Amino acid sequence: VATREALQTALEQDGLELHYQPQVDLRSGQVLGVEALLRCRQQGDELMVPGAFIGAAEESGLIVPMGRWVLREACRQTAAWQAAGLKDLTMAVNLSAVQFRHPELMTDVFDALAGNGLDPGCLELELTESLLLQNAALVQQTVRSWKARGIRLAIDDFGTGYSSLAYLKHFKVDKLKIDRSFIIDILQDEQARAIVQAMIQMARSLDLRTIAEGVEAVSLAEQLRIMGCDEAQGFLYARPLPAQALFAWMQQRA
Ligand code: G
Ligand code: G
Ligand code: MN
Ligand code: NA
Repeated sequence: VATREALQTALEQDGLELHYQPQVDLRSGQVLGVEALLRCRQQGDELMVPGAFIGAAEESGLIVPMGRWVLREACRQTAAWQAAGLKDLTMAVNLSAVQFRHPELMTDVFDALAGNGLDPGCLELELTESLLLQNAALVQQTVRSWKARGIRLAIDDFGTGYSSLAYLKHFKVDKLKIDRSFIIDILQDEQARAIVQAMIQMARSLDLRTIAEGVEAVSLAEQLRIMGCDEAQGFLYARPLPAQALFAWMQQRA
């Protein structure tokens, strides 16, 4: 697990990296977007995944400057891909609850977009249910102003937080990301399938898109498509990839 010093060093010395995982339309097979997933390079060149450093980043407050870097880098990459011919690719960025307690978050988001000449509709922010239930007033105000400017919102790990759906009444989210733990056994388990079907039906009646996380098999993708799920993300399509590898993957697929 990373120390505060290691994270500080990574932040100051070019040690942060984004990998990108595609999000695929289950009906057309088209790639609609990518999720940016943060990696942190340590001495010895070892690449850490978020499980090893997000906790320490949140406790130390370093998640704020790291999150600012993520927003800028994700927007810079989106603009670069647009210039290279990848139009209409949505960039999804994860936000931590700790970032929300910082008054600059709203500015950071708008600056990252404007600084790269991006339409706000290119950016999708992933929030967790628990984040939306904490600080309800502050979060609602922030989220409403993002929505007003055209930024999209997705609920990450949907179904695993406190089981309150109240936030769905207070502002319009665009997408529910159904957590892998629900998806993983829908082929074998009728109960799991019923839960996912209910999530998809609720989302449809609220005019929200659904994306299944952690899809590893064609048979699973096919079942999800039949159930009316809109999109999927998972190792079936690609692991989270460095920018160049993601671009190559896109070219090969086209
Ligand atoms: O990268 P991995 O594939 O291991 O992602 C694990 C989790 O880490 C993700 O589900 C996400 O919640 C979190 N995560 C990844 N990148 C970021 C980031 O840039 N900021 C925050 N706050 N969390 C992230
Ligand atoms: O933000 P979020 O928790 O949704 O981040 C996605 C996480 O899920 C990352 O850690 C990513 O590496 C992981 N992941 C993505 N696709 C798959 C998959 O098909 N199988 C498994 N086991 N994990 C996946
Ligand atoms: Mn996510
Ligand atoms: Na998730």
